Amino acid sequence: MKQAVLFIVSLLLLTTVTLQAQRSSSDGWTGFSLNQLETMSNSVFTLLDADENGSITLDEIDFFKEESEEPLNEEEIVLRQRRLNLVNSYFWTEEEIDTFKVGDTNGDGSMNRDEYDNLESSVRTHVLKLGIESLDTDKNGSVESKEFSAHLENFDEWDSDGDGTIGREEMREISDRRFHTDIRRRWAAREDLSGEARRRLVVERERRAAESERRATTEREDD
Ligand SMILES: [Ca+2]
Ligand SMILES: [Ca+2]
Ligand SMILES: [Ca+2]
Repeated sequence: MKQAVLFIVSLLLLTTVTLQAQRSSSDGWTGFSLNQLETMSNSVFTLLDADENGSITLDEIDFFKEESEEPLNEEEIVLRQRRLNLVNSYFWTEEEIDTFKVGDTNGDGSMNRDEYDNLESSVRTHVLKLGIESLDTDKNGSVESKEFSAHLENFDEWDSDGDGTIGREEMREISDRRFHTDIRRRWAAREDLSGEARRRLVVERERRAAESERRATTEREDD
């Protein structure tokens, strides 16, 4: 499935970025305390809670749905890209999905032209819904900050030597995707982009997007 492949590719890219960021700031680094991790997780939450009402809802993370006609400026593109990366690693689920069933939105057992054209978006929405459900422990339909940071309850388990921080070795043992997303967000926030750097980033992302679009087209033609 293309979505899944895209996700894995972006996760790999981001993991590399995280590791590089860790390496470059290695001097005197002792690890992440629970406090620091909470701050990072909160900053991810804030970035995704677009209307700042204290909970994340589907419409805030499914922003492909309402493709605006208005062209985005560079700042908006960068922000959108950051949010997209965070959404992909926070809300994506590995659950098996019956693509046909999800795509058949009127449930008549076949896929019409409209349903086919919207298949990608239907699947994406469905996956994000599952992601919200998996975090929404009080089942009120949205993810509040406490639910969002629930993974940090594993801190004591992660801190296997019990020194109160998650060190490099301990980080390698943690498979929780949300933990790594929090860390990555810290890196993204530190890199305060402005002027030329931002422009270059945008150009590079556009280039990569065009490249992956080209690859997807080639794959389709090969089919
Ligand atoms: Ca909200
Ligand atoms: Ca909730
Ligand atoms: Ca530790």
